[in-house]
Order: sequence, then structure tokens, then C-alpha cells
Amino acid sequence: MMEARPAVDDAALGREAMAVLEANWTGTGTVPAPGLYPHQWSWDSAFVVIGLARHWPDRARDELLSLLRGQWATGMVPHIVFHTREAYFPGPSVWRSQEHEAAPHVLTSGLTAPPLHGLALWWLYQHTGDEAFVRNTYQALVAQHDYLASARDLGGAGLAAIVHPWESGMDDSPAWDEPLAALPVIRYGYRHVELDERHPDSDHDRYVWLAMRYRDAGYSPGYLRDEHPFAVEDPMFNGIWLASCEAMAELAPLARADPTPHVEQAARIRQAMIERLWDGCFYARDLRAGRLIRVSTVGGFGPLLDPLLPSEHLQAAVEILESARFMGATGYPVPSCEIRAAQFDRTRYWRGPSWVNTNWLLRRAAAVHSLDHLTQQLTNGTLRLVRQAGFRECFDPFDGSGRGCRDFSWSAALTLDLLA
Ligand code: 2M8
Repeated sequence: MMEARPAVDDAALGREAMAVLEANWTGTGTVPAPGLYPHQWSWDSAFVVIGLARHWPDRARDELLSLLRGQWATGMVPHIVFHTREAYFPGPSVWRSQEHEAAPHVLTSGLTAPPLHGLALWWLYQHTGDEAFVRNTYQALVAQHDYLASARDLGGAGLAAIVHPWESGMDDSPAWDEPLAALPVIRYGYRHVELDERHPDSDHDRYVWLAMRYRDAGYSPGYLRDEHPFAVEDPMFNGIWLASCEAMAELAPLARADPTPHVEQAARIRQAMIERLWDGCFYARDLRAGRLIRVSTVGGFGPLLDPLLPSEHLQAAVEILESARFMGATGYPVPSCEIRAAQFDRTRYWRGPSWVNTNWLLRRAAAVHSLDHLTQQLTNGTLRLVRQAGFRECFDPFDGSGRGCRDFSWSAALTLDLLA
């Protein structure tokens, strides 16, 4: 049921968003939400940087620097940086980052997350003109991209593979059902909060098993290449990486660096996404099974972030996005899975609900391609969600009711950007 909330005007909504971000600041970083996510998450932080770029640039800079304190000497930016003592599962005792020679002093997870940070830095620069900050952080992001190109190109074609569903940021997306089903059944009985909205126990146990296998192999790239049973080329992860490569190319002169490698990397990713992930729309590719995972999710629109995406792919993908398979059927943008898929579930996390962050990314994509009507629809639809239901983690795409936790940082941060 839609929750009743007094009508809020733009100014009040902006103040509420700032208050959420202030409350979620721990002194060292912004947590995604109090209670459920008490540490710093990688792409959540990048969205916070984007949202605060205009409104609170000092805090945005601190947020990015704080996250980068967790970067490994390999260049890997971990998906969680543990700054506080608060318990979370899987926490530091599962990841054991401190036992790895490449890990920093601050405790982190051993997985990575969508590399949105190049785009976030570019965004910050657009709104602050702070060249010194670009110079300070540029090399760290070059190292992040080099890590992806060297340790994660498991398919050998120029794309980065995710080696765990958590790396996608879209944890229980139906896109991971097939590769997960190929793993052995694991029964640890680990419990996680609100599992009914997330994964069934058996899947969560597989997630933990997969993470521990990687850990026990010393987080080794050779193990990932030769043995790790989960390796997927995801269009959202790679679309974000491509957008960050383009951002880095534009920032390079400010850091007195050569933009060419970034431009070339972007071109490689673009070509590989078209050759390997496209079949009427973009799908994820299961490298272990050697085939596309034919379920259409919001992740399939990630490549639209590329301004140079050929128009035939752009037009076909936008048609699907606007059709009754996605936005055309729901009252609110954008369901995380196409609604006609058997796996679609409007109540379950990344299997149906709408998310402010993916809406923002698609709005960015629409703006990059000057699709003004779509840009406006995504802006208005997303603002309607948060106005009516508050800064929830995700939303029912049909009636707009809020799901997951409240006071969610990226919902608040990106609202600030949408209001600007
Ligand atoms: C969710 O992921 C975590 C695991 O990392 C979880 O399910 O507990 C995802 O929505 C992910 O995208 C997000 O970064 C994280 C924190 O908001 O929560």
C-alpha cells in the first residue's frame, strides 16, 4: 500500500535529503543506511559524491578520499570499507583483508563494485572546477581501471568480469540465477536481515561460499582466471566502466596525463559489449557456461551511458526501455527486471523494484543522447517516488510504495541532483 506522506515542496525535499546525508555521515564516510549498512559501500559513495557535488563539495571530496583509503595496492577498490566497529555480515572476519599484503590498513572486503568513481570525479570537477582535487585522485582511479583491465578481463576481449553477484551491485538480479544454479548447494545456515526481500537462504549461503573460495585462494587473479566458478560480463558494470573511462579521458589533461589510453580503453569496451553482449538488447554473458544469460534486466541499459554507442543499438535499447516490458507498463520508472519475465517480482529487491540509482544512471544516459523527453520522464518519475514514499532503498514500480530500508543515502543524494 502507498504510504501517506504530507506533500513536500522541492525546498523541503532538498532539506530532508541533506538531513539524511548528514545523519548517515560517520565522521569518516557516508553509510548507505543506518543499521542495515553500517559501513562505507563503494558505488554508494560514488553516488553520494555525485549528489553532493553542487551542494556540499567539501563533503563530496571527503567521501571519495575516505573510500579510496580502502584501495588495495593492486588498484582494486573494494566494495565495502569498514570504518566503524559496527557488526555486519559478512564482516572483516570473513574477508580477512588484513592478511593480504596488497590490502591497506583499513579493513575492507575482497570484492569490487561498479567503477563509477571516474564519472563521480568528473561530476565533482564539473561543479567545483577543483583541478587540484583531480590531480590528487586521478592516479588512484587510473590504478582502479588498470586493475580491471589486467585482473578482470577473464574473457580476454576487453570487458571486466564480475566474480560475485555482490560485485554487480544488483545482488539478487535474475541475471545471476543461472550461474548461481550451477554452483553446489551450500547450507551454512547464515542468516541475514530481511531475507524475504532478498535471497533465499540457499542463495545467500552460495554467495558466502563463493566469497570464501576467492579469499582462500588469496584473492589471486590466476585463481579467478582458471578456477573460480562464477565469472560474468555484465553490461551495467562495463557500461559504467566505459563512462568512467570517458570521464578520465576528459580529466587527463588536468592531471597532465595522456587521455589516449582512456579513449582506447573505452573503444575496446564499446566494441566488446556490442560483439559479446548484444543480441537485440544487452545481456550479461556467463563466461563459465559460455553463453548469454537471456533475461532482460535494468542492467542491460548500462551501455547507454556511452555517448558513442551506435544509433542502431541506442534506438533498439530505448524502445525496449520505454515499452511495456519496462517503463511502459509500470507507473514509476524503472523496474529492475522486465515485467514479463517469469523471474519478475515487484516486491523483491533487485528482481523487480525500482531504484533511484539506476533511474539516475538511465537519466544520465538519456541526457547524454539528448533524449529530452526520456530525461524528463526519468527525473519526474524518480522525484515522484521519493516525494511520496521518502528516501527508501527501493520502490514498488507499480504503486510507488517504498521497500527496504529508510533514509537511504543514494536515494537522498541523487534526489539533490535531480532537484538542481
Ligand atoms: C546491497 O548489497 C549488499 C551487499 O553488498 C547487501 O545486499 O547486503 C546492494 O543493493 C548494493 O548495490 C549496495 O551497494 C549495498 C549497500 O547499499 O546493498
